Amino acid sequence: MRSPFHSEQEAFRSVLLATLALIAVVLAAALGPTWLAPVVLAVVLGAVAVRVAQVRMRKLRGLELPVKMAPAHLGSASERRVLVVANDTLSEEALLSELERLASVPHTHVLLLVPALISPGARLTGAVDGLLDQARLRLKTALDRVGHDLVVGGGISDADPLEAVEDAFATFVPDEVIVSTGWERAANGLEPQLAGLVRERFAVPVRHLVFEPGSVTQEPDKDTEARYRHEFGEAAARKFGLKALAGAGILAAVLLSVVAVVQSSERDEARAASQATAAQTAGLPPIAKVVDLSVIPEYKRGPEGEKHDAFTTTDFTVRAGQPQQLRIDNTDTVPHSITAPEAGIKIVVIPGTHTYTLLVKQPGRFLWFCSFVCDEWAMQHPGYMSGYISAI
Ligand SMILES: [Cu+2]
Repeated sequence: MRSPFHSEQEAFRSVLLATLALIAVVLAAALGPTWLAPVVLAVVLGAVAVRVAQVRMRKLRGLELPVKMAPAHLGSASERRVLVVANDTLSEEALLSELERLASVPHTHVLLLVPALISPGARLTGAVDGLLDQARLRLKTALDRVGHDLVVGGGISDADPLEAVEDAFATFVPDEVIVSTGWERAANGLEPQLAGLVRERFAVPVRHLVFEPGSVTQEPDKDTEARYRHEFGEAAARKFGLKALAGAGILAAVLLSVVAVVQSSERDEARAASQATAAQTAGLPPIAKVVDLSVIPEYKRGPEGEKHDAFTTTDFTVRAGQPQQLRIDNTDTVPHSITAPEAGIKIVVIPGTHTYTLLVKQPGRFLWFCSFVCDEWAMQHPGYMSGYISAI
């Protein structure tokens, strides 16, 4: 395979750019939101596509000539191999006489190549058999007429005419090419600029023979060849431009759908997560908005038979991070407290009915007690002046 780079410098620059692009994509994937990586990748691919398209357009317009291939001579030094490319002009008397003349030159081998001229439309619908048969018939008629079986060979090709010529260069290795066409582009004929294209690609003499019905052979002058080339280049560039546009449209559509899919899957994840949270919350026991309780001196009898001061409720269940209102009626004449050092809670419960806020930030089960010196035994026994706060 031929290297696609024209110089070492260009190759180095391409590798550098590819590395930078890769880094950009990786960074986008690692640091950015999910949709960023495909977008960056698309921008990179788009830039590459635009560059490739530019180069291709220049080539099609003939502004950037490809490196010519110079096939090695095959056979002995005196041997001459001539590739003749023709299709619609094959029935022309002048071309047939030219073939006869070539075949009569000693040490000359002639390959008559007949590209089948299959249009993209015919290729698409598969209607190629008729065109192949037509090419085969034209070739057979010409060979029958020329009749030098040993020196004149023939072949048809279903490939694009230029590709067919390239194939012939690989197999037949001609020293000279003759391209035979009409003066102008014809619906069922070889395009006149084929000669110019072959000339651009191969470092061998290329003769362009133009035949018109009944007239003698002519070779177009340079200006005419240049006009063929220009017309072909513009047409090819237009066709390529349309294809590139269609490609860009498809790429954009694919990109948009990728971004849409990524975004919708992100939305789904977010929805699933919020649903999970809701489900979790729903699974928890309901918690009253306000919990009512009292502090009553000598409220509850202890195991030893004595009555002790106590909170009427000593176990509280709250949601971690959510404030819980406690309406406490302290019937005593002195303050008490709900103190839980581990949970960072210290609520001083003053006499009378007041509302307090209990906020535990972390989930857990925390022991609380009254930190005022009141009923010393009750302060040390949960269910009296002590208890637990469960934060869930
Ligand atoms: Cu107390």
